[in-house]
Amino acid sequence: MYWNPEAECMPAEELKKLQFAGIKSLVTELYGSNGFYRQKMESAGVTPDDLLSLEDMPKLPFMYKQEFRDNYPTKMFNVPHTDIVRYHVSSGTTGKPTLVGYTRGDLEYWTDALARSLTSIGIGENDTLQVSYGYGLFTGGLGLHYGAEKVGASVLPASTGSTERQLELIQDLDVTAIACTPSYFIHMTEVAENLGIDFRKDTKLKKAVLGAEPWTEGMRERIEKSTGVKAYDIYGTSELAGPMYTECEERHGIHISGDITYLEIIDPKTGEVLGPGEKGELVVTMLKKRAFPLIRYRTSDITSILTEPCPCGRTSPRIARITGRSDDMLIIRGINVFPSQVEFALMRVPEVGNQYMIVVTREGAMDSMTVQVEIKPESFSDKMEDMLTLRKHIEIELKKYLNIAVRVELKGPGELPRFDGKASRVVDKRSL
Ligand code: DLL
Repeated sequence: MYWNPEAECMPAEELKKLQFAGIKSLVTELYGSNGFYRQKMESAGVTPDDLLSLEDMPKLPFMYKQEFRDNYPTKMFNVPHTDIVRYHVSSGTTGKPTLVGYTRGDLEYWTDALARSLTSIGIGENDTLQVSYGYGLFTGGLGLHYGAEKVGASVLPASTGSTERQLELIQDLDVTAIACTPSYFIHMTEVAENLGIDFRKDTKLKKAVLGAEPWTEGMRERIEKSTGVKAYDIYGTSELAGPMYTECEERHGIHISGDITYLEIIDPKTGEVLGPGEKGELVVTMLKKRAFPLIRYRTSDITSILTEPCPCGRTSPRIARITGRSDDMLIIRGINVFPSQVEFALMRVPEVGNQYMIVVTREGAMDSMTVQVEIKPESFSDKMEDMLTLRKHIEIELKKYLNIAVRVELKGPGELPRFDGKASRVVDKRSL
């Protein structure tokens, strides 16, 4: 077991001191030696001497993903090329890809953070973990791989695709845990069902570490009910390192190791720092990152910092499930809609399957949103009237949570696209 109670259960005041000392020394170093960061601080009219406590963090300028693109490939790096031991390239949830580099130390703290996270969900040397995130330029595969090796799990680097083969391996090697995107796990469960594989009876799979894209509690309940596998949320971005932080066994918020990360939640419009429990954009400062340091990096991810202590005993801050990215938000006839709200509403309708797509069009001056949903085979009826009633019912449920009228199209099983990596469920034809 890989568990660091000294760091993970540190009293709040002590943690704040450690964070402030780390940030102050990082900022001082960068101001002295790095043109990029110095220029940013000068433009914001701030010097390291202005930092007297964590309360002064808002004086520091934000960092944006666009800066990675503008400084592509390595202009923002803070170490010589000889110190870089690995690169990853972000697929880019939106926009162009970005390059990230790692020193040996960066890989160590990343692996360490993941090892702690896996330990917190009880994955260790008794487990066989199938890593079904993409290996290669994406951080998911290799990130989970080294974290899992560190806790002594037997790692199966399956990567994505060849779903039938993946299911065979799960059975043949008595795989106990899997890591992949929630959409890929759902796809796997469908293929398993078609092949007559029952996760409960025919496999030893107990845990799934799912993330890299938004998913809802409703989806978690469905996954668990249909497979008996316990699903845990994992979060990270390639700019931070990759996948890093998970829920613990309590599954109430994602623990963010405070000794390597400082969190703020801001109002995405004004940049103002919000209080504990308030929902806004996650801003991250990494305390140990060397290849290219992150100070007040705007992730675009929407969440809040949870305030109540976690029964697991870890004092590290926790964030609520990410509901989406500020740049994923759709504005439909002036109303803000996150794709995760659509999933939330759909999962409440028992007749609806697990696959859906959102299509946005503009007809004349009017935005129009159509939600295509696959219906469970047992919920199909030959009677037109039943199907119209079901469609109406789904439209009413969506309207209830989205506050806008949405058109629903019912689809048969297998009609909508499946994904083996991050799902792409929104087609916004207004921008085509
Ligand atoms: O997706 C790293 C990762 C790999 C995380 C495997 C978890 C598991 P990027 O490709 O840079 O890195 O994409 C990062 O994905 O800013 C979020 O918008 C989204 N995201 C990641 N995890 C979650 C999650 C990896 N658990 C972007 N819930 C982030 C919601 C997530 N969104």
